[in-house]
Amino acid sequence: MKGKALILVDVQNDFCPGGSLAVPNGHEVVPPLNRMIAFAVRHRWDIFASRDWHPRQTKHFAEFGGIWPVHCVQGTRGAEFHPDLRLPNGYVRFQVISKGLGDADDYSAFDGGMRPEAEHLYVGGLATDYCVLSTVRAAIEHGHKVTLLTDACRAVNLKDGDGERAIEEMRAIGAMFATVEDVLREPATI
Ligand code: VGL
Ligand code: ZN
Repeated sequence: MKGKALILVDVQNDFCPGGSLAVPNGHEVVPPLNRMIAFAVRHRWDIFASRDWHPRQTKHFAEFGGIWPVHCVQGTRGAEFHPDLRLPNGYVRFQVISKGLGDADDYSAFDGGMRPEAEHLYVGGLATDYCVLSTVRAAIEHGHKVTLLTDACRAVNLKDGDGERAIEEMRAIGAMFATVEDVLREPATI
């Protein structure tokens, strides 16, 4: 494997303030991710944007036995990407990955069928302690190098400290950490 790819995890209205499963300050990931998207397009990286894309009835939701309030129901405004996220629509190396289509929780973008060819994945989005963590875990299991974009993710923190523990787990399994500014200053590679 060689090359780099950008993975944008679930930057959707329902995970941002005002949404039904709002991540505190979730919208703050948008400006750094927009800078990363522009950089990734310039360097011809593959770019994946995952989205939680649930049916109205799924065991993922509390009313059907899961733990979550209703969120990211297919076709609703809550399931749309944040309106300020500048997705590179029309860029040939850009792909949207939908996940959570059935009763499984599908936290990882790999659960939605994402199979990046690039060796090194740069990951940001929502939420650090669920879908970002699961995506990083799966990426490492699939043999990728992973850098978490620390200023471009936010945690739900259902339990106090979940975000911190997620970061610790990612460190323990070999993830690297960088801010978007760090990456933008790295020597350019494909
Ligand atoms: C997520 C909770 C439920 C996430 C998705 O995107 O992190 N969290 N479904
Ligand atoms: Zn979900």
